[in-house]
Amino acid sequence: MRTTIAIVGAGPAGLLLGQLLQRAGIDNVIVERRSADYVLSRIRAGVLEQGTVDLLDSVGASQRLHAEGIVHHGFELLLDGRREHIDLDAGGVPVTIYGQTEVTRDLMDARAAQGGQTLYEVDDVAIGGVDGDRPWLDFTVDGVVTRLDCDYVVGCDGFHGVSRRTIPEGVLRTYERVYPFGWLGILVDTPPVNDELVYARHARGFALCSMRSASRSRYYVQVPTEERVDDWSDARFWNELRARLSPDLAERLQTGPSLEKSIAPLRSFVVEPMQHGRLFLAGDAAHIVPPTGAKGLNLAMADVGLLASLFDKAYAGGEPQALARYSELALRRVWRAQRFSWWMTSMLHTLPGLDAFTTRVHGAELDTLLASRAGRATIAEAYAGFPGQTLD
Ligand code: RFL
Ligand code: PHB
Repeated sequence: MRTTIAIVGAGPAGLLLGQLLQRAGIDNVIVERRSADYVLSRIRAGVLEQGTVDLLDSVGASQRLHAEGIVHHGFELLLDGRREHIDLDAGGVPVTIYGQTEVTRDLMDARAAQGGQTLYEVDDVAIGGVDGDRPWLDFTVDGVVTRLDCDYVVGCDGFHGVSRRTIPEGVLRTYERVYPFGWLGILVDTPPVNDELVYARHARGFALCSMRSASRSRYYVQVPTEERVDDWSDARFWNELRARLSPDLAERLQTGPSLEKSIAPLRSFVVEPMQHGRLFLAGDAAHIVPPTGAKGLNLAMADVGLLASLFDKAYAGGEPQALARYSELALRRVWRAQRFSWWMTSMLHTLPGLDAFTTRVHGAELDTLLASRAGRATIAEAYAGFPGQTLD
């Protein structure tokens, strides 16, 4: 088999890249380890920046998003019981609440409608030849060992994928912070407790009230990393969440049986550079942010938006050298998002062992920003998303 761009991973980054390339007339094939149903069963992000919505608009995969997504012009910080509203319009743009699962489904449908090729349930993907000018993918599909020759490989295969590990030792620099806690999340068919998202800082630990629709909510509480989901009955979860909310919100909270319950570890991670020879890394394959800033999915989409425009320059514009700048351009945005995600995480979570003085200083840091119009706008701008990086 032969294609122009071989994409590893059919998560949101791989699928969006496939659609952007189709639109630019650049042939591509996606190989995915899991089944389409499995990919659609993963409950993850819920907040889309305007830049992500614009990219989905550009590939014609946003009809349902505009019909069913909920536009939010702000969010709340709940600081030890005190409610503070952050106005996103102060930072310029709103965000859209629409589940990652739905984004993935819409991109899958758009790809199917265009006849784009995605191979699911592919095993043993191996990447070769990226140091030369004729790279390839080897994999097994339906028991048959197959080679896919291509011009370039893009690794959109997430944090545990094969692409990053293909790059020889010594080429990549890794920057990492692992937090000693995770998020226990549940999905439930009850109306959200509040019209906007609520990020709560509390002595018992962080909590987040989010949503997927007017009748479906997503709630999270901070738990120690070693905690087990089986030890958390629904009743225990609701009690803990209520304890971290203000009395008015706790009273309004509507509980119900969980549809899904899982624990996600929190990590900050970046590799530099995000490319090696003819292999490019995009999305979670290259970087992870803790979810507190709602940036992971948005960064993944911004990476492939940039990469697709560079491929277009290379093929339609006859400037293949433009691709050499991918990593440098992408990393500027990545580090700004890392900073914000780390900051939100540090300010809002209880860090085991953190001294009382630093805990007080964090409270004062939040108060300082919230007392200032410029401070509030800084938070709003970062949450709503940074402008994309372009060559110009
Ligand atoms: P994905 O979604 O992990 O997709 C990678 C795909 O690659 C496949 N794969 C392979 N395929 C072939 N061969 C191999 N060897 C392969 N290895 C892996 C996998 O099966 C998979 O289908 O990465 P991608 O596309 O880069 O997308 C990144 C996002 O999924 C991620 O950043 C977000 O979900 C993070 N995130 C959030 N981001 C936001 O922007 N806003 C949010 O509100 C938000 N909330 C969250 C989140 C992540 C969470 N968890 C569970 C970590 C909330 C949570 C709880
Ligand atoms: C979610 O709805 O899953 C969600 C929302 C905001 C975040 C993280 C996760 O910051």
